[in-house]
Amino acid sequence: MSNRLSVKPNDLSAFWMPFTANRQFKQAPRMLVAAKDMHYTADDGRRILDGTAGLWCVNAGHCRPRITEAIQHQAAELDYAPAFQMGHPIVFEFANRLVDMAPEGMDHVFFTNSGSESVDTALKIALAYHRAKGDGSRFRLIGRERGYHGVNFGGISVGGIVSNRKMFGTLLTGVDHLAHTHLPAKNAFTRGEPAHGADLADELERIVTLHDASTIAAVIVEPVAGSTGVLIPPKGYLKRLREICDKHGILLIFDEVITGFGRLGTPFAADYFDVVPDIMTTAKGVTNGVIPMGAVFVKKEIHDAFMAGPEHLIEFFHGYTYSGNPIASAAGIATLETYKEEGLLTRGAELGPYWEDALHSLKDAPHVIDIRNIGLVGAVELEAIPGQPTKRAFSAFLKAFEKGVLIRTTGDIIALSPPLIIEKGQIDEIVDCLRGVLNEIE
Ligand code: PXG
Repeated sequence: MSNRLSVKPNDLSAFWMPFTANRQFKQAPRMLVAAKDMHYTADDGRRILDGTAGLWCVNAGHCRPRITEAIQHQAAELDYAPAFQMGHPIVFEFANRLVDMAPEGMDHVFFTNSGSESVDTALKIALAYHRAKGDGSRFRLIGRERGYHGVNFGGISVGGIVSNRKMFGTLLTGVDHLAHTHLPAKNAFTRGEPAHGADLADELERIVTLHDASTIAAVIVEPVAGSTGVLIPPKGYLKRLREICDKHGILLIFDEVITGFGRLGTPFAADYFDVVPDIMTTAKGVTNGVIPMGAVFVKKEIHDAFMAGPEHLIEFFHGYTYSGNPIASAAGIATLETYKEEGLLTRGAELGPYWEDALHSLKDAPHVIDIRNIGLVGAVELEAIPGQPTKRAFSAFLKAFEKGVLIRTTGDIIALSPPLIIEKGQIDEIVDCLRGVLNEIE
């Protein structure tokens, strides 16, 4: 194969790998050299079934011709155009198409290059919006325990993952957190939305009472928390959050970096739960993961609040060199066309019941203490080895890779989020592989 790398272990030292056990990896590298549709090819020639859509992003499957061709064409036609005080048609076209499919009222899009940048952009829009309205005392941001909002300073401040926060000083000030909604004692082995825990949204009232609503700019949550192990919101929880935000003039931000673009069987989680946020962050599936890009959707009222003052002045002092990059925009348009043509944004709803039954068939497998699912995402939680948290799930990850299936683990949780083109037989393959893995690991 022409693109196969011939690597020796000591060639791997220069690259400091992200979110990776570098020393372990470099002793026994797991290298992917090609991909097509539902499969990767490893450097030893093995085909690996992708149970995680890369990192929750390759929703239409790998190396789709329409997307590849759009990138090739755009790279040859207009490779880069300045993003500030200049434009190019394709980014406007892409923005229009995104807005067309967004939940009602989300009429504007701000482009970034990643989920982390989308989150920090959204937080800045929220703060600046209140200030533009003359309500600058609203400076507080409320996140949630176990929330993942990327790795930039805003995102880790509102995020709730201890290891992502503890090394990095004081973070943003003026941040508070809601409790997470994971209640295994009451909700274990729930299919879809759990019955217990909607009242946890009332914590927001407690936080409002403590700080006063006049100091709070926004609440940010993942509708379904992905990175911390697929935490599905209790029935009614998000509606309740929406009501409390409305009552107190607080903006609600949904971080849809994972849930956006069909993961739950609807275009966005906002559609699934019938709750429209004020700002919605996306990335990953916006370009099928192929080219880095993020998009922040904003309600008209918020956007319009910035459009005041002399017209020759910049309205929002924020943006990136690559905001709305032509090649990313072309990839994005081709991605949306692929999703539409193949009905991928609702495929999770069709396949959801099969996926659910298949995953829950692992209930009696060794070590399993919970299984949860929604749309085409799921988690199998394992009992931790006493005194050695994460070790069992990591062994499962290694063993599954050996057996030809890519899964993702976080803590002692196996997370699954396959490309939305997955077939029933491939769902069986993932589940059969996991059953074998769970029987074999300690
Ligand atoms: N918000 C959410 C909800 C995310 O899931 C980000 C923001 C940040 O996106 P970027 O593009 O900056 O990485 C994410 C990213 C995993 C995993 O397996 C999850 C993410 C990224 C990598 C791995 O848990 N989520």
